[in-house]
Amino acid sequence: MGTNFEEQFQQKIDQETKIEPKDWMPQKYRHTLIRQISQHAHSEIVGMLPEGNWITRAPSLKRKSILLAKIQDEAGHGLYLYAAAETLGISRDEMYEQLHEGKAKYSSIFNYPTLTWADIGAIGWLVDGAAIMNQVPLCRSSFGPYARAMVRVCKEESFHQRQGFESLLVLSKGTEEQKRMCQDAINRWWWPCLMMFGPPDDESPNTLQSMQWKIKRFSNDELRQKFVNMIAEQVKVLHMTLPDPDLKWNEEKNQYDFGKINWEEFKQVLQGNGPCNKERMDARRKAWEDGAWVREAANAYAAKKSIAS
Ligand code: FAQ
Repeated sequence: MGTNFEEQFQQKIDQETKIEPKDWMPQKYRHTLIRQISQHAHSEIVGMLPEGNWITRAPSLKRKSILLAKIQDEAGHGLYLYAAAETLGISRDEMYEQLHEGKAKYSSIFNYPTLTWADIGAIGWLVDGAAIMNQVPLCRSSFGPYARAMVRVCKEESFHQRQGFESLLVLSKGTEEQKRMCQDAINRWWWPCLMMFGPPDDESPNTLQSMQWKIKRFSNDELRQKFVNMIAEQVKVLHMTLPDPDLKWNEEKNQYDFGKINWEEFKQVLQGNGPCNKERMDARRKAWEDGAWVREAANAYAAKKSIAS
């Protein structure tokens, strides 16, 4: 397609007109969206696993119901997002295949283990908190189906964050052991949560173009900074601390300074060497294989119906 189409396309974006699936779009825009939306969908589905680990061990019926509802919400998010990606011309089976073959990524955060009950609270507060910070601007993403899917996702994520915070608040007022458990979970989840926002801006190959196309509205570092500013205040309510000796309010910049992120650890997790990468991928591949008979039965039924009609 000639530059004329591209100019018109960029003009539409600049005027805040949503791009819809049947509109003309540059191939690279389509591919960027398929990459981001499918990886987002995979993250929601793989993200069910660390929390699923605690359903049978939730400390009360109330906590169990909340946890079940939250995990089901994550499944729903995955489904809206797969459906949004399908409008760009990729099938759900292709997306699954890319995940199972290790060609498509999912969020680094879900390669960490949930060792104690407090981890479930920390995931709600910190992981869902980071997710909201990143996803609220995606409600204004230039691609219509993605933006619309994100509206409901964000409403649900906001309940997830509150339930996580409330669960930690209860622990933080409990016995010495519960307090220790709460602090330990915060210590282990804090740095991996900062990595969720992606590499620093000067090492993020996709940010510039994605911002020009208004797929992303803020850079990785901008969102990470907003998250630090928010959590550094909320942690005070819990009377807990963040595991960063360099965390300090900077009067001049009107923001919190924080310590160096271990980007080597991030790279290792992305390369498949995180604490739970293998376990997560094995679980997803097994679910796919165990579901083969359902897919076969559904196909056989569809074929029979099409002959009958
Ligand atoms: N993990 O150039 P950039 C949730 C990859 S929330 C793994 O900066 P981009 C809710 C990136 O894909 C979590 N890979 O890339 C929940 C790219 O690789 P590629 C999911 C990462 O796309 C809560 C390369 O590094 N949220 O699930 C990560 O412009 C609790 C270079 O990076 C979303 O997906 C990472 N953390 O910016 C569920 C939000 N960061 O693809 C259950 C939508 C970067 O070229 C329980 N996504 N990479 O091979 C986004 O906003 C963006 O894609 C970013 C990355 C910000 C994640």
